[in-house]
Amino acid sequence: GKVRAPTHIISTISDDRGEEPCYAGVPMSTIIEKGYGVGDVISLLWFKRSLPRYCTQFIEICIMLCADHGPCVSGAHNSIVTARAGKDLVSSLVSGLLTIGPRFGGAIDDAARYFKDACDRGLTPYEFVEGMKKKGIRVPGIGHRIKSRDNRDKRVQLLQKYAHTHFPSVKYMEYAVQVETYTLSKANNLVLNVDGAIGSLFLDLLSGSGMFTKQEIDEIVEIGYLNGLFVLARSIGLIGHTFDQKRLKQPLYRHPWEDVLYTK
Ligand code: Q5B
Repeated sequence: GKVRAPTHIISTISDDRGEEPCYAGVPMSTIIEKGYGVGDVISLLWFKRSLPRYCTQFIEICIMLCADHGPCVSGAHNSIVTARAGKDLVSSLVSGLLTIGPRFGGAIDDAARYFKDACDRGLTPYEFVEGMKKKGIRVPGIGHRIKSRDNRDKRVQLLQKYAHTHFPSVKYMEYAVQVETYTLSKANNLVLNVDGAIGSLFLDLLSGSGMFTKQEIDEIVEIGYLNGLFVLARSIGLIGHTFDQKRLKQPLYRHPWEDVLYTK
């Protein structure tokens, strides 16, 4: 038979060799003719399957809601400072992206991991939160610098409303809300934040859609796909902040001495 030289790369998500590029086997012309959106493209390239419309719309809502959160958050601040230092678009963008992590925007995967583990093991919110405290781990997806019990995050409410209307089950989100009820009894700002809402709701999407096996869900949660949603979304805002600074011809940023506590 034919002997194939061993390849150095294996790729399973896209193919550009034919007449037109294909995403997970779907030709570009089909994507355009069928009016697919960004949510469908993410489904094909990240999850290697077409997802039902309510799922792809949820993905698009996540992207839209996380695209920006003003100039004061870590990522935007870095991009603004970098753009004002005269750096190019890519440098300004990655400087902002590099702040995404466990405290800022990058808590979605850990929120999904911990909420899933606790909910699947049937832990009460008390057992879960106090167990995390004993281990010295902050509950990912809980807490916000400016949002609180009396100043709820509209993004979280919009995501919850969408899921209540369209998802067959919101078991994990309901668990996250029970956790929030407990953490709010400890401090006013320990709300379910946007990372926690996306993390718990994506678990509901994965398990409720019938499109993923249990093994596939475990792999997605273990590998950590979901911070990708925030990274992708916030890139839109970080690029916007970079253009804004350049349009405004802002000079080099220098932090004021008065705002630094010089001490020994
Ligand atoms: N405490 C977010 O903290 C923040 C606790 C907790 C148990 C917790 C914190 C946190 C988990 C990570 C997370 C995503 C750092 C946030 C986002 C996108 C964004 C951003 C934007 C956007 C805020 C005061 C006391 C301490 C702490 C305790 C705090 N969080 N205990 N579990 N999760 N959350 N990140 O206000 O006894 O005094 O030592 O790490 O989910 O990033 O808009 O800004 O779109 O851009 O700085 O929305 O919650 O409070 O650090 O002074 O803590 O609360 O142990 O207790 P803060 P701290 P104690 S969404």
